[in-house]
Amino acid sequence: MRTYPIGLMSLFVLVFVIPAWGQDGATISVQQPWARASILASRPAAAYVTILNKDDRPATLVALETPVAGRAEVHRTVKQGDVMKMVPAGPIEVPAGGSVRMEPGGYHVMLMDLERPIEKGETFTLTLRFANASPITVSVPVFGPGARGPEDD
Ligand SMILES: [Cu+2]
Repeated sequence: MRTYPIGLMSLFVLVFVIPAWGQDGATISVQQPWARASILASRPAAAYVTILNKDDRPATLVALETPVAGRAEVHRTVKQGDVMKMVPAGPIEVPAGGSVRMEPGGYHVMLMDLERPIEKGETFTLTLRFANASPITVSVPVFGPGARGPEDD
């Protein structure tokens, strides 16, 4: 008889917590996507997004896809001596209840093997794939080659 209230509590947890887990990716959002125009099709271009994770578990960005580039991966900018270098960042963990903001000089999506130059004024789609959530596709506006942020055209 003493275990009865605990049994009720378990039922409560099952009914109210499991459905929240089932909504895979609903708590992850991708905001303020933007890209810089590429100088030449032979040079990589950069895109930036902010990933917001309202879940109570971390989310891990593992892959990116876009029709405009043969390859898209997250890079980070590191300083080696006096030289700024870009290196593949690998999977990006977005902390529970936190965010990862990409910006010039930091994390960015490097678009490589471009089909053609990416021009100011156009938009393209970018799909972000997560290890533990549904993929998210966003529409990315392209600003000038010197833009510093999504409001700076
Ligand atoms: Cu890069």
